[in-house]
Amino acid sequence: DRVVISGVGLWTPDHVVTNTELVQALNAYADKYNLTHQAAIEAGHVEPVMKSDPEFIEKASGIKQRHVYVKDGILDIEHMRPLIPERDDDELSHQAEIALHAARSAMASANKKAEDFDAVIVSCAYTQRAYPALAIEVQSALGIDGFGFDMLVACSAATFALHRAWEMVKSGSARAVLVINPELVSPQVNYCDRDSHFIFGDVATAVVIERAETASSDHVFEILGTQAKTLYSNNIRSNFGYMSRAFGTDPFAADKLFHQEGRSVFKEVCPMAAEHLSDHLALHGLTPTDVRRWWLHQANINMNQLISKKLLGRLPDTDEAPIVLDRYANTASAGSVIALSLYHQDLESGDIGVLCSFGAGYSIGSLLLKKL
Ligand code: CO8
Repeated sequence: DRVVISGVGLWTPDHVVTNTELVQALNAYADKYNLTHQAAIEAGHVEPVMKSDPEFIEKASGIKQRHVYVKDGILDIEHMRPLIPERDDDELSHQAEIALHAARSAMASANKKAEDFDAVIVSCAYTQRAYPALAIEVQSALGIDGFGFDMLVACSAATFALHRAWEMVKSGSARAVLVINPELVSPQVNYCDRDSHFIFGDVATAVVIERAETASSDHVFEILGTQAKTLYSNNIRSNFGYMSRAFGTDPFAADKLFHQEGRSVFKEVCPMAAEHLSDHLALHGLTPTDVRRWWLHQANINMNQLISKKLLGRLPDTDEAPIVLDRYANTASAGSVIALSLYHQDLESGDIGVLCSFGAGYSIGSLLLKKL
């Protein structure tokens, strides 16, 4: 009754936005806004828009660029948001479309067809609508006979969904589960805010979970165990939601977009994540030095280095703990799955790997994997 990851899929949007491009747009927006509101700013009634700096961004985060689903509008100071055409109800939705790209890539890597699956989970930081579930739309587009549902756990949406898939396969309620993370986050980024305008990029990832006996791909990882931890915090928050209509407030105000106390997140989450990981390994009689590869959440290079240092007593090399956030930025829950997708082919039988997310909620989720 061993349960495995037998396929991983990654879809990367074609469009790239560099730090320099983002900063040029924000700084031009700031000049215009601050000039327009000069009197009110001088009188202390309006806060000026602060300017950004590409050197700060790379040093503070390790991010050099991000991929985005639609680039139009993001760098236009009249818009400062992606301009994505709304689709009719009878068309494939945008988020389902990117989910399908990753799903098909994961299915191909696992040598699986639609008829091999019983369930689809779409799990990510935001779903573009409340219902019908994106997972059911994706299930229908793929022709999977079974059931699907959506999950939201912000940064830990991917790992927590993999936990659920593991339980479903282990209990026999599904033969195989497709877990998809269509992280279409650019519409929630405040491109006018220097503290957060650089943090996020769009991507979609997918993972196939099944029993070891049915797995036929070249790279199969047994899930030895899963662990999760949540602790309520307001330090990373978005108030976007259906209640805005009843509140009668601006549904697109800054508090309705991603915002955070980055310093506090950094200070509070790093020790939690390190402790969580060493405890998880200890449950299996393992220590951090037994781990061949760390597929860590990709929010900030300094966070990953601090967590790794706490675990290993030294900085890991990129072979041990690959970094993808330089190219992809923070992709909410998908970051650790991108790392898994790009850096697993070289592992040998018996090698131990750890997949781990940490962030908003706070939430931490981990899976201990062994290459078969
Ligand atoms: N350019 C120039 N200066 C800047 C900029 C900028 N772009 N941004 C901030 N500054 C200034 C600040 O105003 C501050 O100035 P002062 O000292 O005068 O107040 C100074 O630089 C230092 O700022 P910080 O202390 O904020 O700088 P840090 O070194 O802490 O770096 C980071 C900021 C990069 C945000 C860092 O704190 C960090 O990465 N923290 C952890 C954040 C994190 O991991 N968050 C999790 C994100 S949530 C998630 O992963 C998923 C959520 C759901 C998805 C949402 C999708 C939209």
